[in-house]
Amino acid sequence: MSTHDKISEREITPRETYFNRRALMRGGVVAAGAVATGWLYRRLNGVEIVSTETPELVGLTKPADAAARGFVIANEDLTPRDSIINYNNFYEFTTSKDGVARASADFKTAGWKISVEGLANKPKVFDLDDLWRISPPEERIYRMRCVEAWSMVIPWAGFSLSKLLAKVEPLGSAKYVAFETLLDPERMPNQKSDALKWPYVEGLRIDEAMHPLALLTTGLYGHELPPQDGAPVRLITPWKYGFKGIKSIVKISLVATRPPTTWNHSAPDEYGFFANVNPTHDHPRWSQATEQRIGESGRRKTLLFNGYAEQVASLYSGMDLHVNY
Ligand SMILES: Nc1nc2c(c(=O)[nH]1)N[C@H]1C(S)=C(S)[C@@H](COP(=O)(O)O)O[C@H]1N2
Ligand SMILES: [Mo]
Repeated sequence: MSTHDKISEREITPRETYFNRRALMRGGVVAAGAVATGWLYRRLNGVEIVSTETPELVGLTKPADAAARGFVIANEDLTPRDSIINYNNFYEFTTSKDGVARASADFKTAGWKISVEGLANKPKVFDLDDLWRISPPEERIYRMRCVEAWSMVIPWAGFSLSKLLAKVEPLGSAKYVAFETLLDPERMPNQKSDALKWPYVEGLRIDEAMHPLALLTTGLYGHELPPQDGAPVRLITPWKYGFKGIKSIVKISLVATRPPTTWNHSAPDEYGFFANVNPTHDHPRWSQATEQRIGESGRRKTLLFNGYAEQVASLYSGMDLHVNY
């Protein structure tokens, strides 16, 4: 654990002023990403804290049935924003968790496009405005459990991935969904290393991808995603280990067979395809029974499916929980 974990809430400075997306659009700035680079440093306990500023999300909604559907965790403290944006895994920039914020600060997302293709009636390339038009962003407060046994509670925003997939009309032959991160070593400098096989790729079975909890994520704490958390759009599947939540997505393909996934390729004995959070199945090198909630002192018991069993367990009936799928 880095010193950063020990920063208490008392020491976290309130958020600074933020840009207003609407005002910028009026000013003729087309891509919100152009202003996502305003950031400043503070030093706390010798650790550099980067306060990345991103525009406020326009039209954020908070549906009344969110808690009942498991879309909002109501009884656990939110992880402070400064922790969420300064303790990251994003190997395209650096493998050092508290260095991602600084290393990604100049990442620009202007003109971003996501191609949704493959086994579909209406494949289409979406720009960010197309995405905003599909659905207003909805607040989703999810637990996040990394396979490394740390966790957070994060107020994301976005809409169910199923709404995007519906737009392209998947064919019956589409059994899986494959995701791909941008490949651009000039903009993602650690892609010049062989830390992982690039581009980062992930995948879901089609029924997992259609589950309403699977979130196409465009926001964090009511603002657009900062680069370090996967701007401008990433996946969040809260019942799975964090590595399934692929960042900075440029391609989504509907496919017939199980697609390769980055961490499974890197260490197949350690990281499965399904990667459902499971306290009874240990990582070969550490226990998964408990976790360190960032900002807390003691450890918590890890919950099966990260506490989302009621919503998702039926997707996996018949699967042996002790196998590293
Ligand atoms: N493209 C890409 N996506 C990625 C990663 C990465 O290195 N590259 N790291 C994964 C891991 S291991 C985790 S735990 C989460 C971390 O998300 P966060 O930094 O927003 O908390 O992103 C996942 N998505
Ligand atoms: Mo992770």
